[in-house]
Amino acid sequence: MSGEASSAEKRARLSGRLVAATHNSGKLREIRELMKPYGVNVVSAAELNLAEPEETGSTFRDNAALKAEAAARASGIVALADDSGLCVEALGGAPGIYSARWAGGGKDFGAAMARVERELEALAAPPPWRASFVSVLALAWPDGALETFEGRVDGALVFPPRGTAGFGYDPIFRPDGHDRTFGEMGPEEKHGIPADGSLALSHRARAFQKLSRERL
Ligand code: ITT
Repeated sequence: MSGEASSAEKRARLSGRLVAATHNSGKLREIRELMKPYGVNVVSAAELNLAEPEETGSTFRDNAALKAEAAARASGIVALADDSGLCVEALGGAPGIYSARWAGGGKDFGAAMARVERELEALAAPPPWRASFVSVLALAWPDGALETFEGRVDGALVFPPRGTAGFGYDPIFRPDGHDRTFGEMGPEEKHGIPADGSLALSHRARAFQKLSRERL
């Protein structure tokens, strides 16, 4: 065995404090749940009074990176950001990186889900309405290093929305292999992390599995 560690091995595993670079309370809750087994102290962007950067990127990865880097710079500690969204096949991948923006300034996801339904109707797109949720997690280290991890889950949309659990577009997304929407699942079921290390269920938990293998 070589005594020389690779640069990936040299980078520290996460411990101590981490700032969750999100202003979305649903995401913050999920990040805390996912981190819970690892004893990392997750502080929120709000607790540190961090500003919300403008999402000027054109990909999930770009936006995750810019949010994490801004928070790491402002706080001086390692930052974890998530950029995510719902991509609807018949809508050419929309709302995608604009998923939060479709809910408007009032963050009205009832209206955002109704817009998805309206746009499918306008195209007379027949069911099943294939869609996926994507999450890119970005870890920005105070020394400027950046790592990203992507997760995706495929499924179909259902109307009317079902369930009140979760957040955002959860009530209209039914993951493949399941009868219920994310809005009808509790957090454990939505994350769906099997004890044997096989693939988790949600996009965020799938991205987190990749991160945890290297950094936790
Ligand atoms: P931050 O940038 O502060 O993290 P945001 O809500 O603006 O918060 P995004 O730009 O990444 O975050 O928007 C992603 C949107 O996609 C989010 O607001 C949700 O509506 C939706 N979304 C992402 N993951 C989801 C999930 O697990 N369940 C339901 N909706 C989800």
